[in-house]
Formats: sequence, C-alpha cells, structure tokens
Amino acid sequence: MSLDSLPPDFAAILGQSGIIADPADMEAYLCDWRGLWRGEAMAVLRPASTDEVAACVRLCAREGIVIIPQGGNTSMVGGATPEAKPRQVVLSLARMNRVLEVDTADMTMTVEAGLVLANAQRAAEEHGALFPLSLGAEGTAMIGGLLSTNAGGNTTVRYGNARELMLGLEVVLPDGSVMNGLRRLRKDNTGYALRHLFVGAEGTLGIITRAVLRIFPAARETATALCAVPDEDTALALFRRFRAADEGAVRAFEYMSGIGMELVTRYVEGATLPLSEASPHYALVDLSASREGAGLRALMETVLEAAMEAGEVTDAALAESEAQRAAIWRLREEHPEAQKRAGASVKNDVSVPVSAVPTLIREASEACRALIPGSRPVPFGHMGDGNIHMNLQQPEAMTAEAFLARSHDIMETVNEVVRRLGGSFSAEHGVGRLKTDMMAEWRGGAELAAMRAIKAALDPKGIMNPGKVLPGDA
Ligand code: FAD
Ligand code: 2HG
Ligand code: ZN
Repeated sequence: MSLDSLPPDFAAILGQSGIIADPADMEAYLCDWRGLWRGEAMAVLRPASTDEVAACVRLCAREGIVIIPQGGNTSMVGGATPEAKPRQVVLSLARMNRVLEVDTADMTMTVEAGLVLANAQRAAEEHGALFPLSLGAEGTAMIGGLLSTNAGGNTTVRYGNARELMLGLEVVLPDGSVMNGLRRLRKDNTGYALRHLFVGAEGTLGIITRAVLRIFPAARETATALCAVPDEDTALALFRRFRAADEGAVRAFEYMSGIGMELVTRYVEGATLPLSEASPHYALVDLSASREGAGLRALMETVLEAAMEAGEVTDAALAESEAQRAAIWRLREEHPEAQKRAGASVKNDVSVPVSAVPTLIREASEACRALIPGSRPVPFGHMGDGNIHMNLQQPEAMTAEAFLARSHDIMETVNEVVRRLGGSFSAEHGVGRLKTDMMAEWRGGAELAAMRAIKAALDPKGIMNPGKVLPGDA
C-alpha cells in the first residue's frame, strides 16, 4: 500500500495542511504495543481540528475507505491497529492535543481527544485540581482512546472508570457530521444519552474529537504502603478493613503475586523490594484525602497493626516520601513491561464480583498450571474493583511460538472459571480484535442484536474500525 492508492482528490483536499503523514513515519501506527499484530494502511491521517477530522471522514465515507481511529496506540487487544487488508487508513488524533479550558468553578476540564493522559493530569494540577484517571500507560494513552475503551486503571475503586469522568463529548459520526455534545452538566436527561454510546465503543461508531471531563479537589494528604500478605483471602480481608475504616480514603487497592514481583525486580532496572523478605502475595494500599490533617498516616498504621495482629499482614513498608511512594507504585506499574521482557505471555483482563477475587486467582492459576505444566500464572491488578489481570507467562522450557499457539485454550481455561463466578471476559481493556470470538457466547441474543442494530444505524457502510468489538462483519 502507498499514498498513490489514495483517491487523487484526497491529496488535493488534505495534502497541504500536513494531514497526510509522511509514508516513512507510518510504521509506528501499524503495529500494536504488544507486538502481536501488524497491519497495512493506504495512509495515516493526522488532522489537527474537528473540521479536518470531519473532512477526512467525509472523503473516506464517499469512497468506502475503512478508518481505524488511533490515540496513543496502547491498546492491549489490538483495537487501534489496522488489519492486513486494502483500502483503509489510520486516523491519528495525536495533533489534537490541546487543553481548551480548566474550570475550577464547575470542576470541569475541556480537552481535545489527542491529549495525553499525563498532560491532562498536569493541567488539572496546575489549577490546584485532580484528574484522577491513572494507569501504567498514562504517558502515552490519549483521552479519546481512554474514553473509547472506557479505561479503568488504578483509581476505579474511588472515582469510577473513564465513563464516570466524562460529562460531554464531541464526536464525528461515520458520515462526517459532527455531534456537538460538549455539555458540562451533571444532570441532563434529554432522551437517549448518546454520549455514553461512544464510551467503550472502541472507535466502531465514530471519532471522539473533544470531551468535557470531571476534575476533583487535589489530594493534600496521601499514605501508601506495600504489604506482604499470606494469601489471596487475607489480601481481600485487608481491603475490607480499609473500606470499613474509611471507604472514602481508599484511592487504590492493588494485588500482586510473588511471581509477578519477582519478574519486576529481576527485569526492571532499579526496582527493588522494600521488605526484608519476599512474600507469595502483596497488596498495595493507597489512601488520599483532599483535606490537610486527615490523619491518613495514623489510619494506615492503625489498620495495618490490627491486620498484623490478625495474621493478615506479615510485613509492610510505608512510604516516607514522594520518592518512596513512586518507587512502590513502580513495582506495580512495571508488571506489563516485566512480563514483556520475560518472554511470551497471554493476558486475561477479567473481572468478577469483588468477593470472588481470591477464588478466581486460586482456581484460574491452578487450571492454567494443569493446562500447561511449567507455565507461571502472574495475576495482578485492581483487586478493589474486582478486575484481575489473570496473565500467564510461558514456561522457561517452551518456545514463545509454541506457548502463544495455546492462547485460545489458555483464555478459555481462565474464562471457564470467570463464567462460573459470574464475571466478565473483558474488564477494562475492551474487546478489540482479540476477543470478538467471545462476544457471541457471552453477549449473544438480544444484547448482541441490539449492538449490531446500533452499529448498522450509525455506520451503515461499516467503515469505522470493522473487525473490532463485533464478531463477523457488522
Ligand atoms: P488506542 O490504543 O490508540 O485505541 C484504543 C481503542 O480506541 C481503539 O479501538 C481505537 O480505535 C479507539 N480510539 C482511539 N482514539 C479514539 C477516538 N478519538 N475516537 C474513537 N475511537 C478511538 N487500560 C486500562 O483500562 N487500565 C490500565 O490500568 C491499563 N494499563 C495499561 C498499561 C500499559 C503499560 C499499557 C501498554 C496499556 C494499559 N492499558 C490499560 C490499556 C490502554 O492503555 C487503554 O486501553 C487506553 O485506554 C488506550 O488509550 P490509547 O490512547 O492508547 O488508545
Ligand atoms: C495494568 O493494570 C494494565 O497494569 C495492564 O491494565 C495489564 O499487562 C496487563 O495485562
Ligand atoms: Zn489494569
């Protein structure tokens, strides 16, 4: 594929303003973060305004050219990269990266879709406020991508997913028309809440171009601890202790396994365990308050002392400085990178009711070990909201290819446990192209039929990110 295959008037209409990326720079847009997929595109389009996005979409709609919207391209499910097919373009939002307004009276922030999450957090901070969405890819992932996947991350337990942080959206629809829903209202019951359709739609219904987001008072006090816990049940018991002591104070509650922590300290330079001994299980507790003098340190110590007396915590390291807090968080956030460096792994981003998390971890780990002897379960993640990354690392004595050839069996093995526990096969990463084959079984019947009807109504030509989310051509 090359730019020559674009209809001639594309270049005439779009060429002069730098919308069409230099073909030499296209490679990064064609491969995903996990290195599992590489596709083709006639061009990468990089519009710098809503009008330019609309112009691109109108031209593609006229020609029936497929559009793959792309933000930071950190999708874990191959959602943002093209397939190996002709007649498609990647549309990157990266040039639409401005903060348009931070309003501390209404506690909102209006931004363009290509704004990187870390920059959104910084913009809120500069106004003495907080944009609470927080995840390992925050230096790269963009607001449009985060909304399109309804990203979760570390703070869902307190602030909800991306959806709960969104008040209004501007979206370019698949025919090139613009839906201007950039309202900043906490209450707005005016018919179907169309803005919510595009959150979690993974680019299959339209292109998010701008958003009104909620911001919060900045944290004035924090307390963070890494705790060694004997097993999965005691990790959950610890979460319950904190929730009972002061639910509003828990900003994040993350679980990590001994194997995962071992991978991080082995493969990530400078990552060290701040405890005297390794443990089979860990919990990261992060408390925050917008009020000075909230007594979080005392709360942390009181709860941990009681947990230690009850045998639920065997050791704990409390952060004494911002640097120590960041170092503890690094041990958690480097799990994906450490797994990548340690060889092939299969990801299972699943959720169950919070009370079932210990059973999920135990039973899915056991089933995976039985399926592939020598494989290493690396469960970690957002215990406080029921979302565990039930990942499996290849056995050291197996090739990556042989292990990845079992991906389907591994995912099905984990899903079997998840199904029994009343959970979901995709908690926060979405369906992308990786899990479309699970949709019919898990969301079939009336639910999938309604999704297909919505897709057909909004995108009758099927040009918006086909092959993602919905099984078959929809
Ligand atoms: P992309 O990957 O570019 O796109 C994601 C999807 O959204 C694609 O389907 C794409 O077509 C669509 N899309 C992108 N922009 C738009 C737009 N403007 N309009 C319409 N559709 C669009 N996810 C979590 O939820 N929680 C985590 O804790 C987490 N941690 C991660 C850690 C690492 C190291 C990595 C690599 C990823 C992690 N992820 C996590 C997954 C990923 O970061 C999220 O899915 C994120 O929301 C994707 O943002 P992005 O800008 O990179 O989107
Ligand atoms: C996280 O919580 C991300 O770190 C990535 O959602 C999880 O690598 C993974 O499976
Ligand atoms: Zn996660």
